[in-house]
Formats: sequence, C-alpha cells, structure tokens
Amino acid sequence: EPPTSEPVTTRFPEGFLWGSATASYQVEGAVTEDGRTPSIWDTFSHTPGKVQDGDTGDVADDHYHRVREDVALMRDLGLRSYRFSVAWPRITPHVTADALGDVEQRGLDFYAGLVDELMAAGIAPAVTLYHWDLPQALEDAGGWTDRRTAERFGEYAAVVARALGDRVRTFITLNEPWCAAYLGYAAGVHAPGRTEPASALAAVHHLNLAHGLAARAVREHAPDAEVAVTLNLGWFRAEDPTSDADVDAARRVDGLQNRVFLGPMLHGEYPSDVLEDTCEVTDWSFVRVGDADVIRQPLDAVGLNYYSPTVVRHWTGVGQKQSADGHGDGASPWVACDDVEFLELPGPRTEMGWSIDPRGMSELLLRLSREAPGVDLYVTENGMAAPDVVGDDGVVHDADRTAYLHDHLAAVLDAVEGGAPVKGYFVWSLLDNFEWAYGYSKRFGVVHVDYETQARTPKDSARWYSRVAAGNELLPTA
Ligand code: PNW
Repeated sequence: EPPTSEPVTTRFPEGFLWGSATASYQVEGAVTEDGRTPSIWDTFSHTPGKVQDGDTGDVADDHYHRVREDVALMRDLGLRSYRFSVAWPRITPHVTADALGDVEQRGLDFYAGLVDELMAAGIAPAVTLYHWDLPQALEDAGGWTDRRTAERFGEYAAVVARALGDRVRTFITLNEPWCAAYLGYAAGVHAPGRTEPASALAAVHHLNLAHGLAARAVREHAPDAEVAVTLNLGWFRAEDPTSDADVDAARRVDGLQNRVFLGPMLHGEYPSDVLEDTCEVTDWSFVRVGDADVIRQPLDAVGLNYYSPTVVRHWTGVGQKQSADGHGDGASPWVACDDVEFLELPGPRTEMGWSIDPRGMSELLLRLSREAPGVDLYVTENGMAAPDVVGDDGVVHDADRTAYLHDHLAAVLDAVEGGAPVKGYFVWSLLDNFEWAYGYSKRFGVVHVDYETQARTPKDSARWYSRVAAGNELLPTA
C-alpha cells in the first residue's frame, strides 16, 4: 500500500488554482498545417523503431481543430487554469541557427484564439514556451549542443510574449530540461535520439541559458505576467542512509538532475561537485563568462513535475547492475554514474512501471520553498498512466488514478502546512495523448480519448477532480 498521509486540513488555500496540462506535440496533430515545419519529434517519431508501435503525433488528439470543444470540456469540469505549450515550429517555421526568420501569423493566431477561448471560459492560460518540439533545422545545426539554439529561443520567446502577454497570466520558459538534455542527447530515447554524454551536458547548459534569455524576454515584453520554469526534480534517497557510498550516490544523481538546474537558475552557479563528477566527460568549456548572470533571472514561480521516487545505492561492480530507471539495456541518461544503481522498489507502480510515493512531492515542494524563498510554487504536472477499465456504462472507472491523485494532493496539503507557498496544481493530463516513446500505449488523461472517433469522455478521476476543484477541498475517493 502507498503510504497515505492524512493532512491536518483538507482545505486548500484560498484562490488555489486548479488546472490541467498538455503539451503541443502530444495533443495538437495538424503537423503540416498553417505553415508549421517539422520539429525533432516529427523526425524522431517517423524514424522506425523509435516510438512504440510506430506511433506519431501526426493526428494525436486533433486538439488543433478541437480547441473549442476541449475548452468547453475544461469549463464543464470547473477547471480554472490550462497549461499548454506553444510549438516553436508553428511560430517561426523558417528559423535557422543564425536567424529567427519570419513570424508565422497563422501560428500565433491559433494560440491567440486558444487564449481568447480560455479567457471567455474563465480559465487562466499558463503557457509553456518549450515542451520539447525543437525546430528540426536547429537540430541539424547542432540542436541544444549549440549555443545559438538558446539565442534563437530567447528571440522566439519575445515574439510569443509580445503576442500573448496581455492576456496570459503565467509563462513557463522550459518544461523539464532534464528530459530534453539527458533523454534526448545521452539515453537517446527521446528526440533527437543522440547517445552522447558530453553533448547532454552541453545541452544542459544551453537549456539553462535558453531559460535565462527567455525569462528576460518575457519580463520585457509581458511585464504583467509571471515568469516561471518547470523542472522534474527527483526525490533521491540512499538505500542505506548510514552508508557513505550510498549517500554519495544519492548526492551525484541529485546533482545531475536537480542542482545542475537549480544552481545556476536560483543561485547563479553550477555546483562544484557536479563539475567534478563530470570532468571525465566534459570540461564545461561551453560555459562563457557572463552566462551565469543571464541564467539567474528573478523568477515569480517554479513549477514542479513529480511522478515517482528514486532509491539509489553505490554499485560495487559485482553482479548484475539494477536499473529501475528504465534504461537497463540501452544508453543511460545518467552521465558519469556508472557506479550508481537504481533500485526496484517494493510496492505499487503505475503502468509506466514507476513506483508510487507521494512523500517525494511534499519533500520537493518544501525543499523548493527553502531554496527559493519568496518564489511561488506550482505543481505543473502530476498524474498516472493506467490501463482503461471501461464499464458497461462506457465510462473508464480509474479508481487507481483517483487514489493516486488523492494521495498526491494530500502531499500538497502537507507541503502547504509546512510553509511551502503552493499556488496551484495541474493534473497531467487533461487528455490521453501521445506519450513520447510509448506512443498511444500509455494513457495519462483524466479524460479518455477514443483515437478512432476522437470522442472525449471524462473518466471517474475527472469527475472526482472536478468536485475537489469546486469545493477547494480534498475529498475521499469513494
Ligand atoms: C513528463 N522519465 O515526461 C512530461 O513533461 C510529459 O510530457 C509526459 O507526458 C509526462 O511526464 C509523463 O511521462 C517525462 O523517463 C518523461 O523519467 C520521462 C521521464 C520523466 C518525465
């Protein structure tokens, strides 16, 4: 059984923002419409063997054509915010490493129309500027290993901020740069599918730089909006907290996943232990004088994406190495961590194989509140993949997902109780969608999508979540 904490109060703070989240490539489809050019995910998903069952985002949830219906759905569920991402190749489809190129008005109009629909429905837009769909032309010139990608990203951010900044409450510069860098450039399981550890660290730095440049651009061109970043921080524990070697393993992975972003973004420097741990892989010569000042920008909010806990131990080099991070056979996202083992935890898992432990969510929110005093916090993603259990009534009865959401919302209340300024929660995801390398085989939605008909049907979890949002209070699951 997952450890379920019973919070002191079941009420959320006044004005708590109840939302749901999606990402452009996962839901939009319409990949060749209105001037959009390919992103690295079009290329990757169309490369045989990269995505399960050969699935692509060509159609996805057809959200591009169903925006009105999807906004009405959110309104009917009583959700008060929608976190979506802007597809960069819709906005500047002819960007090159050296020039942003023309702005595609039809792309901007699509997002402006979505924002207007949301506002009319009383739903606050939270816009992610980068959720992994890098224009392919930029990858061809080096992608995130090339600093010009960060420079162009700052210019693109200015375009979006100018166009939407009068109505958008929150701009999120990046979604999960950990995934973009390490899954894309080291493990190769995400686009662009490269397996080059040194490139992954260059990508980390240029994503940090991109964040800083975009944060600055949003501040300038959308002065009334909140500036935020979304990180998937890991909750790492040593298997044996009395073992120095295990504790050191936890320190290393915390450095690679958490502090390599939090350090420069919040404190203006890379942690020296991370630089040392990775010195065999790279000399970090891509970091230039002045970059630290660009990356450390004042932030109004930090978004946490949290799904699962991680327990590590030092690997002695003897026997079969455990790798519960799902990268057992292939290249690892864990650069310079050959001596770290990722343990299979006992207890419940989601359909992704990810262990469930909501304590990580409260711990990470509390950590952020200490490390970033005065900065608001959001849970920008949390949710669970689960197989469909369709009843005779045609409705998905996803009791496991409802329990998962309940226990994680209880963890949010714990964090609030402990002083963390959590201002909102976005369930991942509004809709079943293209789950990256898993294609359509994994369903994260609180609303079911029939991929034949594109019919949307709220699952039990959506009904429950809707009642929680309406009352601003955690409810029992049954
Ligand atoms: C996040 N991992 O992705 C993303 O922001 C979403 O787009 C995605 O659909 C969601 O979580 C569910 O997976 C992740 O391998 C992908 O550790 C992979 C990992 C973590 C997060």
